[in-house]
Amino acid sequence: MFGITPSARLRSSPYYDATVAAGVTAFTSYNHMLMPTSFGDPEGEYWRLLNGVAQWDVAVERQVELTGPDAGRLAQILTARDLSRCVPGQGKYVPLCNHDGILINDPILLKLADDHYWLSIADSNIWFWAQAIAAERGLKVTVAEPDVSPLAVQGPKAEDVVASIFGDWVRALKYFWFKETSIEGIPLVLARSGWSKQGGFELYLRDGSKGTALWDLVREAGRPWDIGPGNPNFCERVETGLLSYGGDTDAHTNPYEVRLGKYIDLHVPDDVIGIAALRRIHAQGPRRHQLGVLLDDTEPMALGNLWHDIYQADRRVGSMTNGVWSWRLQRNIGFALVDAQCAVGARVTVLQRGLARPGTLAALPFI
Ligand code: THG
Repeated sequence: MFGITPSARLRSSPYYDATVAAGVTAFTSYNHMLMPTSFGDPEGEYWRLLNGVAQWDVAVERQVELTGPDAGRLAQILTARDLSRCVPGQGKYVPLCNHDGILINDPILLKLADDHYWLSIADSNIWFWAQAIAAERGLKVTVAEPDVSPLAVQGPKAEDVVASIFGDWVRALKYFWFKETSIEGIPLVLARSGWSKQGGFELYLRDGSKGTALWDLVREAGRPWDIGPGNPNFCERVETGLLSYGGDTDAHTNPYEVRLGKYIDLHVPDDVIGIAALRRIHAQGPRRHQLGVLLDDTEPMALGNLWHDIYQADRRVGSMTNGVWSWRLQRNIGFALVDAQCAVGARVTVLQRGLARPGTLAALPFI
């Protein structure tokens, strides 16, 4: 088709050479970096994630590092999730909002020490945001990007693979908790996390010159479990209801519309960005909500990541924000961002490039 031109503006991952050697066939751009999106066998990669173990280059989940005496204050100002009981070694999923309560990112926060945090971000620029807020509020904190590159190991066999490398202590690690460690001179942070519901870990490599070494080490250790290359899996994440910031959200989306209300603590201090707006939105009730949509057709169709209009009778009620053939459900499924009055079970029509696709609104997650 056509090539891509890496540059300082489109950074390669430390795992780039390793993923090319592993047969990567497609990339996307995310946080101004290249992320593998296929190794040429979508269905095989899906079943490997469900039944085995896969290793993913997710270095695009770049870190925003907060260091200094006010690092904790800044972290709490940036998110309306209560961090007062978060301790070193603990991670949390923390929606970030702007002053209007609009979702601007959904990172994993890692608290390394009382004065040291990472925000492992989705696809939007949080360095500028955090630097601006820190400066405007006169905080004693440095906002920077450390040399850190996550490698995910996902699937039901991931724990056996990771335990065979680091030891059985990893089996006791709780979800989103992490430990600083190293293997064969490769420094990393090992966390139980990852963008799938099949279980697994993320190895946050702390030395970008050792990407191939870490990739190869995991691949060799995973051989007994038939590990293979993969990437955040579109089908699995839609089936299990994982949100893609920027994919399933637009410039008007608040956390309550996309099932993140449980991560918003309305009692956080008044200086938290967006909290006044979030209290107001919560009191009024959001105008839209996120459901699933199950299409009637029983043949796979190319729905992709584009947004498609959803109609109930003759009225446009919202958008289908993603769509994929589900190998487990044997149906085309996706997320619907629709008017709050639309209920599970309602019949709808999705307009895909002029074609009317009938379907039914469903609860999320599908599986
Ligand atoms: N790993 C790392 N950084 C990331 C992601 C990741 N940054 C961007 C993006 N992914 C963040 N988005 C999510 C969204 C959901 C989850 C993880 C990252 C997730 N959610 C669970 C769920 O919804 O069931 C549990 C959340 C909870 O209850 O606390 O795992 O993948 N490093």
